[in-house]
Amino acid sequence: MKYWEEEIETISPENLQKLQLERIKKTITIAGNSPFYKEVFREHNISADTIQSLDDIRKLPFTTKAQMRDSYPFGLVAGDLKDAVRLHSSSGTTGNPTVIVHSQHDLDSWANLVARCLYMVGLRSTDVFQNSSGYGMFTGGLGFQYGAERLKALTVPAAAGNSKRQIKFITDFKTTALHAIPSYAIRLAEVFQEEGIDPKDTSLTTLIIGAEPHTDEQRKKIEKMLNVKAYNSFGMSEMNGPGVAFECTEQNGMHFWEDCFYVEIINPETGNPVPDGEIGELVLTTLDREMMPLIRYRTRDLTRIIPGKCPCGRTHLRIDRIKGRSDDMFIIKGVNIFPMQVEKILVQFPALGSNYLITLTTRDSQDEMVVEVELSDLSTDNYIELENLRKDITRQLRDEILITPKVKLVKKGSLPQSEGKAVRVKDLRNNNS
Ligand code: DLL
Repeated sequence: MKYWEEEIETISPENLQKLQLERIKKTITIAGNSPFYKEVFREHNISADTIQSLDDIRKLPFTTKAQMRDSYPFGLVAGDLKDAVRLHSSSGTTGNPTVIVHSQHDLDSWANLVARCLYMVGLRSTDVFQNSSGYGMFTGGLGFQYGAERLKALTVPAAAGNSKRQIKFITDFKTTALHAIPSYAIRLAEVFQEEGIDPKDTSLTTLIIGAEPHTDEQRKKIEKMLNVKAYNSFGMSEMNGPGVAFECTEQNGMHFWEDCFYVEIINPETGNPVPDGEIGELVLTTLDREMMPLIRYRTRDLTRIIPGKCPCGRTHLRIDRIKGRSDDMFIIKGVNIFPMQVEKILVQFPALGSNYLITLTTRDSQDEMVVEVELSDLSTDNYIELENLRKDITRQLRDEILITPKVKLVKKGSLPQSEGKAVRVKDLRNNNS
């Protein structure tokens, strides 16, 4: 069998539209029970009847991450919390995190989508699937776990880090498929080399990479280093996590599961749709979520729809790899970070000035984050005091953004002063296209 769910994966455009229309109406009805959407719908005079055709979705306002934070923690929950069985939150966000609450139905639907993705790239119940994602709030852990179990593969929930142990598991358990974020896949390939083990001598054939931007060149490099086929996997906590869009074996764009998500690509400035094939911001509506539906969610991810049919036979649209963001968020080591988070910490130190620069580089194939910050007039020139200050800033930044940056204190006036909008982030990483 070529498909996990042939009927839905190869659905005709007419039937897909019918299904989407039905599900959008249902989603609106459910969403209207949440305090947040109740108010929004009242304000804009919206009900399920507002939607007579798919184009009518444009009559609905967008939902933003800021609104989700303002409604923290349960303002967007539409179902009864007694039916809620799991909560996830997005990684590294400023202030209140964005929280997603799931019912058992939602988790089942999510696991099925992940199973669909894995089946699409050839995984079967005979495979051994190892997951090197962090388990916990990050959805790459449990998301793939339940999907791979649904597929009845033998799962190895290795979790993040400890590369030697990962390699031991791969060798001993005869892992055939591995999930890793791209930067970690490269690190693992290096440790293989250090350990004198040739990945060709293992059972590994399939790699699933996602959760952070990477280029096709980087993918090819990883494929060569690990002797695998690597498939791009896209998702976000707000839309469950992984299992939203995934490459098929054609490796030419990621199929978006349109029975569960309604996709729009808009011009981020005007909010109007862009023609198919043009780059814009991805806007998503959940179509099969009961506990906490999201309507026209502004993902801030920039991509385009790849026009035309896919030779694999699946009719669900394909998106191109993510081209960037329409906000200033960046992702390092799988963690999403906004410059404001760094700024928030720096302003608390009177010995610091207001000018700072975050530089992202690649060192020994690993992403590195350097925070240069100017000292203020109030600062001392006592070396020991400065070193203590540096350590203190590093610690506080680590607590806020969950990774440890390299902090450099520099003389006042030594960082470039920009004329218009301050440039806070310089991304010099190899993978940054
Ligand atoms: O990264 C969910 C995930 C887990 C996806 C495992 C794939 C695999 P968040 O932490 O909420 O969720 O981050 C979501 O990461 O809006 C994109 O900016 C970025 N992103 C996710 N997948 C890709 C990808 C998970 N394949 C944010 N390519 C999204 C580029 C990606 N960027």
